[in-house]
Amino acid sequence: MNIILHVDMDAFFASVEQVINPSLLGKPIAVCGAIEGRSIITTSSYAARARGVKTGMPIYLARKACPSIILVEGDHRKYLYYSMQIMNILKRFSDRVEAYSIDEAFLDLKGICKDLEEAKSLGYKIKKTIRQELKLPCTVGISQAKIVAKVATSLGKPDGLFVIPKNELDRHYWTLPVKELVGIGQSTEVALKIMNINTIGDLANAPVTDLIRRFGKNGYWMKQIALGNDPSEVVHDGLQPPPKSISHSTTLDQDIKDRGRLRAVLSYLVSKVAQRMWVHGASYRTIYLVVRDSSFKTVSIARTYDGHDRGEALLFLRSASILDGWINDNPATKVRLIGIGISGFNYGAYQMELPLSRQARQDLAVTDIVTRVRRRFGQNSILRANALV
Ligand code: TTP
Ligand code: MG
Repeated sequence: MNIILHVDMDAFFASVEQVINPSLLGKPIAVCGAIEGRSIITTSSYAARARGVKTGMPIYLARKACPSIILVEGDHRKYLYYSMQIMNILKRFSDRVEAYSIDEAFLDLKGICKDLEEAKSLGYKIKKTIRQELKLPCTVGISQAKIVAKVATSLGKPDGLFVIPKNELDRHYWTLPVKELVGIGQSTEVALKIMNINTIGDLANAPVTDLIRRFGKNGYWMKQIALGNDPSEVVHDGLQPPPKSISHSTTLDQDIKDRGRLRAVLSYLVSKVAQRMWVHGASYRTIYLVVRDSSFKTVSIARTYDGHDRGEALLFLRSASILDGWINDNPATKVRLIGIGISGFNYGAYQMELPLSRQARQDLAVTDIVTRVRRRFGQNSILRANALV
């Protein structure tokens, strides 16, 4: 029996802030880009939501809706760190875990639980473990298909567990508006409304020929999903196709031109890129640096090297030299966004390029150990010293 369990953290960024600073527990708090200025609310605690604070709201409106709101400046590194801890916990319960976003994941429980009752007990165990080890609340949704499990989670929010068995779709699934389905955006919603299709149940009952005439092949799939027949699998590590490129970028808090600080940010990004390259067992030949300046002009500078490599230290030296070149050409330009990517991958063929220099061997050995530490304890558990500003 197909059993899919979906986990989504409650008010994730806000809950992490409350764990780090317990005096904020139970209070209306909101996480935003910056406490002053034109920043918007990234997320807020349920106590703040009860007072009308919403994601995407400018902070001045949030203050108006809830004068006692406590604003916290977000720090992505903290959330990434917790996200990795959560994924590590989930992997104890199934070998097939798909990290779907920073705070949600699907677990394939086929062969692990014999029925939905067993899955429900496992769901409570997962909630308890995450609560005990990380002090974070989450909601679990269980069903026989991915999209339905995700809908179940939204019905269980916050801090709940909700199961939608296939024979109860009429009660908990078909009554909901079509926009609850992943992939149905505003324009599809409007197009469906014109066809008098408002709920997921309307979609399930609509003649497939009408849907195909209007939406092509997607029309067929939309109906299948409405019927609870989401065929998509839980995409865990073993199923993911190898990537063609790996990149990370960041928009800086303030536009800067300081070489040391830019290098520090670059070093942090390089460590993330290197980590993913190792997880995929890849080695790169091309590095590309992306720089967006304060006038929003964006350049991408690519360099391709003779052979493949996978050491983090060399990746940083090469990336920093590309960045240095850009800074020398643009000494007065302030940087708004910086990104680093690698491509031209080779999988597993690296050994063929031996013999390596002693330095290269050392780089690989260190990268290997660092990668394992990061996989176990989180990306930020170990950083290159030059990533510290
Ligand atoms: P969500 O899971 O959508 O929201 P949430 O965890 O804050 O609240 P809940 O699931 O209980 O409804 O998103 C996870 C995190 O992603 C969220 O804490 C903040 C971040 N996020 C953004 O940065 N921008 C956004 O537009 C959204 C929706 C979320
Ligand atoms: Mg969430």
